[in-house]
Amino acid sequence: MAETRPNDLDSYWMPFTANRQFKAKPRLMASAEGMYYRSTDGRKILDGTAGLWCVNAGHGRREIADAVQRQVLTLDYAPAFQMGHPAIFEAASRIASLLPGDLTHVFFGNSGSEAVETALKIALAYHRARGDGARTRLVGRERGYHGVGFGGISVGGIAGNRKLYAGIPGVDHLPHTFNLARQAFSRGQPDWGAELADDLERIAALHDPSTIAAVIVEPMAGSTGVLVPPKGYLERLKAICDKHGFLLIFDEVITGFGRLGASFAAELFGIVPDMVCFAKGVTNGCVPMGGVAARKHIYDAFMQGPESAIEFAHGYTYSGHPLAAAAALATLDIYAKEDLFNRAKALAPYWEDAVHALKDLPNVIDLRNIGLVAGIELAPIPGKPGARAFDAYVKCFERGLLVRQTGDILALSPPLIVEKSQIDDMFGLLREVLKTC
Ligand code: PXG
Repeated sequence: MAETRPNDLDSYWMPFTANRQFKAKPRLMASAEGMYYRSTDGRKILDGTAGLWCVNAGHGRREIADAVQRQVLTLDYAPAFQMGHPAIFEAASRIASLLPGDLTHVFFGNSGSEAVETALKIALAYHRARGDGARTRLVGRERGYHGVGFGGISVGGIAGNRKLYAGIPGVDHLPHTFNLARQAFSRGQPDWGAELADDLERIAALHDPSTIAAVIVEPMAGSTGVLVPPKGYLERLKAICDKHGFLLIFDEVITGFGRLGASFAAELFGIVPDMVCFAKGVTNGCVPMGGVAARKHIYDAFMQGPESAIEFAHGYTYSGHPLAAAAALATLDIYAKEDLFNRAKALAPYWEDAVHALKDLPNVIDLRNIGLVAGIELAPIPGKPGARAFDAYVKCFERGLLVRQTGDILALSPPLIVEKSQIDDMFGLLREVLKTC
């Protein structure tokens, strides 16, 4: 028999975490309700990040818990292949109804990473199904985050996530859209930068447009530290894609479900991409779920050949899991009943003012915002990149505020139920902390 191991912090190899640093000084959450976490040492912590951009309706929602509990006792699991259960069909059509245009067909996985792998595979298979199989190249963007699968890191543009792995061949990257000199302290979408989309024409000319299958971008780049799309940029990207027959994929894992003050960024910007990846907020973060919504013509392209043949050889044991379906339906009910996407939209100007009020602080070199998202960029300490923001992150946590830190950027994205007084609390505390960083 294996030796009994003590219940210490050692066995759990933590994701995207400085394991040794964490285990020397752990931050453990014990419970959560509404806008607040409670840590195991009994402190109340204001959730400035909706968990990891996912708990859009706030924590501990009874309606979701009840729906999931009922589901597990009614139908805990149904085989995902060649079989179904009613709730997931309803979830698919409810999600489609939140999307603009004919984004009417929804394929499910369990995470944003799986959503991205799925979308990239659909893109390649779609062109092949139409007899256009020379379109094999994919275009991502510098600083993009599309999860951690091999497809996602290949089209993604965060060096630390990519450098150890060769990735998939045939990928190019658009330039990222951030320019401190031209955009610093923009309120909402920066005025400068639409022309950066034209780099897609360069990539198209380099390889010949007939070789490019799809372009994937986050409408607002989240993980890299909140890069808001310049005015007109996404529209230009869409026009170039249409001109050359490239599929445009919006990775809305963060921007979906109200984060920007609309159901999806596609809705907000009035752009119907060919596919939309979603995850996170679809279940309010409480049961893993992700997926891809595809336009009708994409689905239709697959629906050919013998009727008994599987049209798309892809899927997961837990695609459309009953518990995720139940959680999604209950979550979507809350979003509708509490009109949370419009609530976010109504709060956005107040949020914007609160963010930009930090402008006078000494080491703040940029403030960015859109919807209920903020990015605070700090001047790096010479020779110690990331240290200033990490210091701020730890101090915020110790004083009762959860923010996200990446490099020298802090990101905030509270649950959409946030009250104005809590926005005041967040930025009041941040002001105090940033004075010391
Ligand atoms: N696409 C986008 C745009 C994301 O933001 C993923 C895909 C991958 O999702 P999964 O469910 O596989 O993790 C994400 C995830 C952060 C942070 O701190 C962001 C994410 C995940 C964890 C932390 O900004 N985004």
